[in-house]
Amino acid sequence: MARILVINPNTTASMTETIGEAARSVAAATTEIVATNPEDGPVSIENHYDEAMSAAAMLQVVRQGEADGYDAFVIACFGDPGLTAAREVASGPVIGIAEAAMHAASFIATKFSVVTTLSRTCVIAEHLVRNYGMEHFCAGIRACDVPVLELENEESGAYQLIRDECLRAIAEDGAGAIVLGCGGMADLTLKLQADIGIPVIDGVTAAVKFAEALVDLGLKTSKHGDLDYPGPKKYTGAFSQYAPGKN
Ligand code: 5HY
Repeated sequence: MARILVINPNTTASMTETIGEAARSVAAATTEIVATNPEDGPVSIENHYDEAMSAAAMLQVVRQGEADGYDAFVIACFGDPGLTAAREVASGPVIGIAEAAMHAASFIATKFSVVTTLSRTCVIAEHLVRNYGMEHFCAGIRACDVPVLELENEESGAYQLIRDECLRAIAEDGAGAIVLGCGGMADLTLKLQADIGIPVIDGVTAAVKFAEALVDLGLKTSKHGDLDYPGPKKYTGAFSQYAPGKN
């Protein structure tokens, strides 16, 4: 029995709903999935500033989840914001959806392409590809230039734009698999896969299965070295409530 807290770091509850449904669609019968988002922060994460500001609020959700005894955590934003810091405050595994999707893709294809939302976020994916040692698997990082919240708007034509970018990734990058570059795309995976005919991976479902596997293996985040809990420290002003060592 694993209890997994799936955190959408933006504050749009409808997107958290979509992410929660995708997570539950693949979770084992014995796994409890709770999907949530911070109250405070950006309604969508589409640049470095949004990422930085969302991370602080997301970390407080992880700390509360740790106090509530969750076995594992999923950070359901493709930038994996605050992932390493979250591993400091959690005892159980913490999985970022970008990290999970890229690793899953590397198990089933020698080349994958990422299809994300806005062009300006491609560099964030590039940095993660390098951080995760995925350079020789990643054949391309592409944007469909659909704002994150437009993914939920049927009239936006988002699905068609994403599908066309996937087909270009196959034709031009030689991609053998597609990694979806946004938590808000988790409900498109199976339809896209049927449409384009190659494996399509969304990080939410991949992360849930990796989290379950690590919990089943009895593996927890190492507290030896840099991922040990942050020691107590005074924080000032509005951030005094976030001071480490308070919970
Ligand atoms: C995400 N933003 O997964 C990222 C996607 C992106 O609010 N959820 C967001 O475009 O970087």
